[in-house]
Amino acid sequence: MLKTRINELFQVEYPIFQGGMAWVATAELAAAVSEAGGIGFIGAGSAPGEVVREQIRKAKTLTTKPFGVNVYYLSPFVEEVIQVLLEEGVDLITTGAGNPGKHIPLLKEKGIKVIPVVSSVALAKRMEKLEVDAVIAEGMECGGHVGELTTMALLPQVVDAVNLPVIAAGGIADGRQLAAVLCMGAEGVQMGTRFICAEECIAHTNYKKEILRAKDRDTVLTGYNGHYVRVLKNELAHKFARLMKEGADEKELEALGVGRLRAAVIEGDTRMGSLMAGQVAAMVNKVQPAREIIREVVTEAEEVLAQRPKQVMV
Ligand code: TUI
Repeated sequence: MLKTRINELFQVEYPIFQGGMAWVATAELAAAVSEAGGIGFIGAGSAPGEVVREQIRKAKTLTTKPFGVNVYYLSPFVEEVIQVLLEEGVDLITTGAGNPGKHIPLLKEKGIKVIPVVSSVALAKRMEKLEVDAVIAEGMECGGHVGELTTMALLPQVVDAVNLPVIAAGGIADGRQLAAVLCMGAEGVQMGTRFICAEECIAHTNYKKEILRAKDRDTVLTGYNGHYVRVLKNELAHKFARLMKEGADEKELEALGVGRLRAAVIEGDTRMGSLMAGQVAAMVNKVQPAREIIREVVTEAEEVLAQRPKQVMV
């Protein structure tokens, strides 16, 4: 029985969050993860409010269990998305790429729990002052937008800095990694890349196949809009690298990035699509139901935690 404060706080069976990935994390995936006892998230990404509303309503037809929405703070539709969340009522939200501070009082008033992603100790402390319910410490092993620190370095520092439950993200795809972050003080995990290969995930099969094919060194950081984004190496990633080396300006890089995530996820463009994935992509070896992913990860973590690592002699 894998239990932490998260189970009580969010009324779930397992302290396992599914990353709220733009385009990838639709109502289908979120509902499947929640039905399996984890916490599913719809990724609002840069979608307009009405699209997010539809997704929330759809998820409610697929599960009665708690689920959330990830709010991407670089979206031009942040304000209308928040409005929709307040109107529709969701159990919780995670936030990425920005500071949810100004929305927290309204969200809390409606009983919506707020869990920001943080990539530094300073940000974690600032979020704690705003009375968020937990934080997600995300290391740069993750896919998509990355911070500077690895999960191994960031997580224990955030755990020491705040009194909130800390959820670990970045570099987690199996039960050994879940057990490891619990040992460092995390009270839950967020997994993204492994859930892209859930059967219920609508990502194009080409995208899933690229993750299944990936080897350990097959992800790379590409510059985008002053940020770094981790993707699987492909022609787009190489083109980015070439442009950056040549000192291309931000506008040129930005133009190259437009619409690429959609191209990868929806159209299955593996050549010029943005195949966001974490460094654990190589550990994902099959497409399977979300329920099976959660069961495997939890069972393995329980086994690891029940005994000292088998290679250690005392
Ligand atoms: O948000 C992420 N990862 C993402 S979002 C995304 S969507 C996208 N679509 C098209 C092109 C590019 C991206 C892909 N991956 N992770 C959560 C995260 N948030 N990591 C770090 C942060 C963060 C960074 C700065 C949170 C807050 C912050 O600043 C707060 C402040 O003080 O303003």
